[in-house]
Amino acid sequence: MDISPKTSNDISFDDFKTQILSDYKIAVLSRTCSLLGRKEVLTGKAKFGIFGDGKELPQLAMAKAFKNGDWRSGYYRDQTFMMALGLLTPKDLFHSLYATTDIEMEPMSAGRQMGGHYVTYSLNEDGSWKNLTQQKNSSADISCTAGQMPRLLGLAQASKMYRKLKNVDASKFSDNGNEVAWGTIGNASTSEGMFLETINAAGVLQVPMVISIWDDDYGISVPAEYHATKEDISEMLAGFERTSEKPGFEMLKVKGWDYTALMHAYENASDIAREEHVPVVIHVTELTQPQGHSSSGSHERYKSKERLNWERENDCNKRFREWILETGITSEEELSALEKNITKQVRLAKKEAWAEYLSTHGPHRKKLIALLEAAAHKSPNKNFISKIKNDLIANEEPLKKEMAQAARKAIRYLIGEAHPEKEELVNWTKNFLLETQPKYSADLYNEGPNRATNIPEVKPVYDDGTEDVDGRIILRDNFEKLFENNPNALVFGEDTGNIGDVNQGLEGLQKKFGKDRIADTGIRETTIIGQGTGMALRGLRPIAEIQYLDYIFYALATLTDDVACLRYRTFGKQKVPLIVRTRGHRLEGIWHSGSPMGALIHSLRGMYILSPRNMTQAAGFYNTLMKTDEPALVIESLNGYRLKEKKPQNLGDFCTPIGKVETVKSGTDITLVSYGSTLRIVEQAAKELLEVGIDAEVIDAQTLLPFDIYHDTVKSVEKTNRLVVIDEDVPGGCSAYILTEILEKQGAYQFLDSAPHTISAKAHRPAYGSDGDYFSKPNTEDVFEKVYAIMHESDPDSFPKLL
Ligand SMILES: Cc1ncc(C[n+]2csc(CCOP(=O)(O)OP(=O)(O)O)c2C)c(N)n1
Ligand SMILES: [Mg+2]
Repeated sequence: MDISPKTSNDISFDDFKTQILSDYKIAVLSRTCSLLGRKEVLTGKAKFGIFGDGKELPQLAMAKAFKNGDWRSGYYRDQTFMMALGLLTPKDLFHSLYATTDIEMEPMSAGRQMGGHYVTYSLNEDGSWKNLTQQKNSSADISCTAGQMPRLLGLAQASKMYRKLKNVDASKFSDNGNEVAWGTIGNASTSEGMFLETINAAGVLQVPMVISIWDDDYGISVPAEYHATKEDISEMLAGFERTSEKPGFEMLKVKGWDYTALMHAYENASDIAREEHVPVVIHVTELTQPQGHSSSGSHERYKSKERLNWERENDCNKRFREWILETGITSEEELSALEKNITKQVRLAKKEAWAEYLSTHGPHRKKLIALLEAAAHKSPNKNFISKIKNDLIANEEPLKKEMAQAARKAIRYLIGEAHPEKEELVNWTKNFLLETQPKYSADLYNEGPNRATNIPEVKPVYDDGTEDVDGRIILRDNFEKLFENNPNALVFGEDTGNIGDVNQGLEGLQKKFGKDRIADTGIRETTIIGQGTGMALRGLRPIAEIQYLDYIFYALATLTDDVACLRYRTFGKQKVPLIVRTRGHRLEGIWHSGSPMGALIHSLRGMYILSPRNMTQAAGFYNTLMKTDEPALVIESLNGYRLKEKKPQNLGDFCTPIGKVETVKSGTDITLVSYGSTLRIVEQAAKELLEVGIDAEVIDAQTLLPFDIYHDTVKSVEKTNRLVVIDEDVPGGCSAYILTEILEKQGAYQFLDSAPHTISAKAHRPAYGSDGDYFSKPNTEDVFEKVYAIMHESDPDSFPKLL
């Protein structure tokens, strides 16, 4: 058998032996973690466990080919890869099982993510970029099968962009585009649309991406025949293979227990992707799942005896071991000793991790017991409080929630009492909650000084001769400045490049800035967002365009699962400064006039959602966003591109503030809050109301996430004592959200003399045509009549009944 290294870096046979034994150690280390990890779930110390057993060998090969500056976008099986690169220790793995909330102990997510989700840090403590070319990078995993694929496309495309773009400071992100983005995915997950869409886009774009498919024939209980046409992913993807005439993919197929074949395949793949920028698929077959899919069930339920036997015989670690012995690399005794040693090592790591986990709240328990004891002593309800205390004494390893519950329940027995012991317990409880909550809730948005809401407003400047132009001209000319000022900015989408978008907000810019920066894409919303996500993770400033707001739903999974929660799930260790540009609100028909803002603001917490009323405000938002580093969605008004606006002098400089409402008409009788296209309807209604003696104050919410952080709306309600929120979302949608913000967060209920109201669209999708619009969405008459009715109710003499 030929076991010579055959690697490009010629190494001696002794070195090769050392390398094999070191690989074997990692394979065993990883496997032992999987075996002991599962036990932690079965004994109740951890809630859920999903491990990398059965996939160790190919990950060792992938780790060898992975270089500084490279990126991984993978899934929950990759623990061996992470261990091989020194990015995950056994102790880290156990901390992630226990969900330790200390980031120093649980470096992957500070206990926010289940185990098996891997991340490296892209940011310094102050939020600035680290030099990502000097480290190995893993983009933060998500649990959704194939959800890692769209992002992988962008991570790979970034290399291509850095090789092509001029004048970009790539020093922290790329060495002339020589970085490979490595994707991993399970065989069953290749059935997902996201996988297939990514494959096609990568083939078109020709980006340095290597996708490994870990094929163990199953997706939980469902075997291959249900997943892939011809039951074979390589065959299924054969049409994507490159030929001598046409670019496409390099396709490799290799058995997951074959060490040397794996090493060669991965080195080969790395060279092809890195040097030629050609995407590669490595289909790794004959893998197994020694413990079944995860801790939530046993695979004996659905695998035949034959299959289980086959898996035992072909377990990659077992076959690796046999091969090592067959080739005489080392002896049985030596391997057994090594394995024993590793078991000891992992047991110790597990023990230490558990002790450390407990140490994070153990002292709190001790203190709480003492406080309960003291308070019980002073209280007529001593028996009840002592019971709580004794239960806590009996619970030697309480969860944080159990301590919070004990304290909060004990305080109820102290109602009406006044003594220092009670006060101390109350203070302890408040502090405990205050200290604990951020562990679970911080870092949804950037909380540092460069956060989007901190970017100061810069007003548009007009001179006397300012001309009125179509709104789209302001956008276009502002984009021109934006691309001049930011060499790392790029925009891409359907019809974005050659024609400069369907509304010509980018007209002529491709000619000026080139096809790479102002780019057309295929019709594939999910991977358009994926391109933006991956490139933003690597220091570029992508603007991903979704042609119409109604089509954002195709990409919503990637936006909500990946983009919006990236900062949160990495505990602020990665950032994704992606701008999503789209256009929506009222125009024509079901799929070109939707305004599903409630659906978006509720699924995209973690992003900024901006709904400017005109193109000047929109352009100002883009300028603001370029100064910060957070993901945002900007919805331009579809019916506003041809409306006239005054053209500012300071294009590229003026900044619309984020989180600030704007009063567009002051008034004294009632506060009307709206945004986007509907605002124009409301402004018209306000004019007509003035004719009957009702002076409405009109507020443009303009940023929906976050809404009015300065609480200006309540100041208006304090003056008018009446409130209506108007939008064109469904009833109970975004208008209800805004109303809650004003009533609950801003406390406006105390100033109201009339019941607050919302006016929204009908519950159905908007019908086609002008009449369809009128009868589907709120119109001027609706707003007028509702406001009039409110005024009539409060002052029927001045405002006699209208209808
Ligand atoms: C979108 C989505 N659907 C369903 C699931 C539940 N789920 C988790 S893993 C899995 C099977 C994946 O199988 P495969 O891709 O072959 O990976 P393996 O676990 O076998 O390595 C399923 C259905 C999920 N996480 N995400
Ligand atoms: Mg599988």
